[in-house]
Amino acid sequence: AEKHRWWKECVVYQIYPASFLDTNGDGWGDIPGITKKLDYLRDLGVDVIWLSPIYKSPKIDMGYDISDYEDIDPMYGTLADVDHLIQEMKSRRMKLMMDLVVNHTSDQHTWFLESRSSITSSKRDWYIWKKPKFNADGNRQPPNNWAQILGEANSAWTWDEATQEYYLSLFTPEQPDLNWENPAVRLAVHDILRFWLDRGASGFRMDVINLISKVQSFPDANITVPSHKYQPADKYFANGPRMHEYLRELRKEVLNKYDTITVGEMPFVRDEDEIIRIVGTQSESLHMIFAFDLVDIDNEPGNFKYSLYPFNARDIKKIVNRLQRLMIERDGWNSIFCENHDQPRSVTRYCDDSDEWRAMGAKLLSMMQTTLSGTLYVYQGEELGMRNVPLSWGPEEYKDIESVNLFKKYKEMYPNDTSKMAEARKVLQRKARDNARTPVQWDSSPHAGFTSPSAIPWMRVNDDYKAINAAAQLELSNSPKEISIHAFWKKALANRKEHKTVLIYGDFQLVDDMHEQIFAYKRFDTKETWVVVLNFSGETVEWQGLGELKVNKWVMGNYDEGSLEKKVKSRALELRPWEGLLGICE
Ligand code: TEU
Ligand code: CA
Repeated sequence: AEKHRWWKECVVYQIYPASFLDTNGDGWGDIPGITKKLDYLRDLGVDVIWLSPIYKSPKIDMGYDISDYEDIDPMYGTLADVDHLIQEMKSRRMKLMMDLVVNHTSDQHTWFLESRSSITSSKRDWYIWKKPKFNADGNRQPPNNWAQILGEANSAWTWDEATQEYYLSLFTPEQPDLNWENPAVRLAVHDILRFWLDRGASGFRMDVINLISKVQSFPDANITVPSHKYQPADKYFANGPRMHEYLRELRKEVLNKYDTITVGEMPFVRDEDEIIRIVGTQSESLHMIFAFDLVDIDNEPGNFKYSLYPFNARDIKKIVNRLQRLMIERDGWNSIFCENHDQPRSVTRYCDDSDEWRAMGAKLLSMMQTTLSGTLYVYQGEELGMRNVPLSWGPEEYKDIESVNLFKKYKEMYPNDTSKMAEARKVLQRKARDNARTPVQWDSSPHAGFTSPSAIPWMRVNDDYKAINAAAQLELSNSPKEISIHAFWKKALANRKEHKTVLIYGDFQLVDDMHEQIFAYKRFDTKETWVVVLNFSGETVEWQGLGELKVNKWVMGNYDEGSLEKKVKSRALELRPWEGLLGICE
């Protein structure tokens, strides 16, 4: 893992375009809005932008349902706007990473329109079509019992009346799965990659890329959710038999001819060998993956997402340690992230987002992420400590198809049961993808400066924007005593780069690994040793876990910097709620 590469060292910032910045007053963020904020991002320390989909799309799943991979959705702008963005990024030495969503297309893509037009269409085999089954009563059934991912009460198969067959649509009926077994599909995908690389993009975040190969016998899944008719079937559609072949083909045919960064989004991966087969140096596959362990931490066993499963600092340690060690020992590479457009806000989830502790928690998470080995991904608004939507928001404020489906399911299952509806609201306020999708809070003007005052934002702005916004934090950044979350991130990112041999490429080891509240670890190489001490609790903790380590100097802390001096050298450390410290050892 020691080979230095730019894609290991860069800071990637994810932009969710609809919610970033609107420049024409239609209530939707757009590409010119991104160009406008490049200096803000460069100043923060961002090298690469991962742009969530901006392609033509009916937006049933907010652009993860693409109807034209080589054109831009008019809501976001034009190809000329993208060319301009890339040019402006290049002049700032920044790179662009596109979102590649090729497990499925939109049902409005011409490929699918052709495919569904008749059983004999030349593109029929571009998607996964199957004949119906019939049960004993002669009722038509889908070919197997697989459940949809974004609406788990439903079948993953969608009936096509015209041609009397089902097609596979793992996410929603409007997102038919491509048939990667067909070589023509793979060639078409290669063309998409070339199109964007030739236009100046520097790589891809590959959406659910481990779903592209399915077990071709399409067997029924075991019944794991007895209350449901349809069952989770990732065993048969994730990490399938030909996945490695397809990924290596992408590398060989396209990626190796360019200097790229690639990250595969891979839900349902738990096997370590499986991970190393992809990200190991020898693999000739992807540079890294997004593993879901840390963001699945509060899912009930069985991975039921809309649950509030309790966890503590020990669980966080166990997960981080496992992946850090795995990559170091087996020569792979990590990606580091706590947020993205599918997850609630990290300060709400892992810390305490109350007015009293929000800033501490956000800085604590920044300190953790900037001192771990791997490529770092920051999600828009994370650098401001943005938090989840308030509990007072009703179902009408939730725009995500998955949230809409969940509310619908509750309404169907428990009609007129207000306590059940309150339960749905509570779990969505904690876990819904919408939490990450509220507009970025730029300043304290109407709509947080996201769009013009008279416009209606596509999604409601979080009510807390007067207190939590970029402008206020940029003003604060000059105060030496209490720096803003934004200023803290900037400083932590700069520190990471300055000490990259140890903080990015160095070894990792837990310190006092059994402690219930403190997550402490050292980062070291042959020349230096650093120690990170994070109090993942809302209590003051007397901690004596340094053991043999002698701290020479505490260089960063998330409480006021003045207090660092006092910490020096004492054996027992007093860590205040959510306090984090970074020190260099003798
Ligand atoms: O997500 C795939 C995925 O499996 C999860 O992140 C999923 O969103 C989550 O489990 C649902 O609760 C990717 C995209 O990031 C997501 O936005 C898309 O909806 C999905 O693929 C389909 O393209
Ligand atoms: Ca706009």
